[in-house]
Amino acid sequence: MAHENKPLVGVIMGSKSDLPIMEEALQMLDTFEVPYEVMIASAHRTPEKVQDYAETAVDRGLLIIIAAAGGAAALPGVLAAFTTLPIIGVPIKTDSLGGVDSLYSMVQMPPGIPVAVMAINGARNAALFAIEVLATTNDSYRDKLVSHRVTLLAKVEADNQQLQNRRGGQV
Ligand code: RP5
Repeated sequence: MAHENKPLVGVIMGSKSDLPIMEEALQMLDTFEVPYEVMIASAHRTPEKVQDYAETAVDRGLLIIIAAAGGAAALPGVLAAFTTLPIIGVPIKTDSLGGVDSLYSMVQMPPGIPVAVMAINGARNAALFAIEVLATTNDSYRDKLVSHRVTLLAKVEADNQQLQNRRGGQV
């Protein structure tokens, strides 16, 4: 659910088929109560739409953009060509090449036009990375990130305790 406040994060994906993966990013942004906008647009099928999206992003108040695509995944790089906002790329796993095609398409940007690329299907980390960028100037997001890490730590400790209990305390 996108928030009513002015969006700070743009989430864009090349196809509706990317949405099941990108839902993880949207859920994470919702959890942190980060206002975002979300759109489907393709660097190859709707190039003018992508250009317009990138060129108007600063005026719309966006601070960072998450871009997901699969295959010949030009979307993050094309966005980066048309805006100086930081772009986070999410390479989507593909049936043909397992997402390595998407990863390589995003990660080998020419010097001067960077894209911060996550793992294949790394939608959750893309959202967290975006929130970390926002947290450099927002104490509320920083506090929430610290709480999130405490939760992660507690889960590892609980899982470990459960394992130890099952093994009768043997290491
Ligand atoms: C890319 O092509 C999309 O990002 C998607 O991952 C891939 C396949 O798109 P569909 O054929 O499923 O629409 O542009």
